[in-house]
Amino acid sequence: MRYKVTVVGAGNVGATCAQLIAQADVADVVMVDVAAELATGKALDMMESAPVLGFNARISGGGDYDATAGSQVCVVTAGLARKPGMSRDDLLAKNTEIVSEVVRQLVSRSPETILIIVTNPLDAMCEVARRVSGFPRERVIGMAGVLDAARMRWFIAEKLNVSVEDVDAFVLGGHGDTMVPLPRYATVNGIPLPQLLDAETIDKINDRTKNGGAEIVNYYKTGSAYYAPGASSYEMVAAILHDKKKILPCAVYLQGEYGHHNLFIGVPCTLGRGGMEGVIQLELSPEEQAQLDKSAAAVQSLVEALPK
Ligand code: A3D
Repeated sequence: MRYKVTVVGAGNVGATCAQLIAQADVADVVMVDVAAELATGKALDMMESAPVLGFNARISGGGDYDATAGSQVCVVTAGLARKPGMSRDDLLAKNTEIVSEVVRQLVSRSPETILIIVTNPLDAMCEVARRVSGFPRERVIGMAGVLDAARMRWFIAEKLNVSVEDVDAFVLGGHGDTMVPLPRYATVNGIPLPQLLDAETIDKINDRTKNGGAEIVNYYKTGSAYYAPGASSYEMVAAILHDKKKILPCAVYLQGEYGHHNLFIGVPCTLGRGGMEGVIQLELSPEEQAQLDKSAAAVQSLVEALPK
């Protein structure tokens, strides 16, 4: 029996993630979307790529949550993008409504599932999912840090003209312009980044990382990034289902780690079959800690603005 993964939202991020999960034969995938036919059509299109790509996983799609029953992992990408004239608070209220309903539907059919939240504003939507599901923190995890770190890793690899495989980096904090890239903990095949690039170049990479989402939106105009977000969500699913114990930066409900309580913030954690299996506590400089605290304050104010 293959694992079953549900992806809610068969839009750009959801469909990209679904295809990667199936293509790697990690699990069968059920896509659910309010636009049911979109999900059905995309699933069929993906299945028709299977003979060419040579994968055996099954992908289905539609609007019925019954097909999601017994999923080991559910990825939530359902949501609206901010439209012109829509305030951040309007978006927060609308996506809270969507994520609440989606999570209610999912957990009633898969009470043991692990939730990976992707919908923005990310850290606040993780809190919504935690409240609605009543799940322990091990089973509500936000995707953001893997993406932010991937962007940073690519910028470093491009600058040094080295393999992306050799570059590791961490980005902590909330998923927004207060995120905290940690160049001190970035390495290239074990070599600390500050030994390879000067401070000014590193600063530019940090800034580009923080603005990575906006850089893509400026090109796309009508949508946001999805190849890298889809790939990052896939990596988290694979780490969990393959019980890799992989250390990845994810939004986690902190309970004292890094000096923060009862708040989702991006920190390095171990992902395995139990979901979020442990938070890795890095030693931060006073300046890094101050940046993280500022980022946490931004997340806190979003959580306080959540509709009651
Ligand atoms: P998009 O291509 O618009 O897909 C969203 C899908 O959600 C659409 O197909 C909608 O029909 C569907 N949907 C809306 N409401 C519901 C509902 N109630 N139930 C089921 N499906 C519904 O957007 P996208 O795929 O580009 O982005 C999806 C979400 O991910 C957005 O909130 C983005 O902001 C967010 N996102 C987050 C990151 C992070 O790094 C955290 C990165 C990229 C995108």
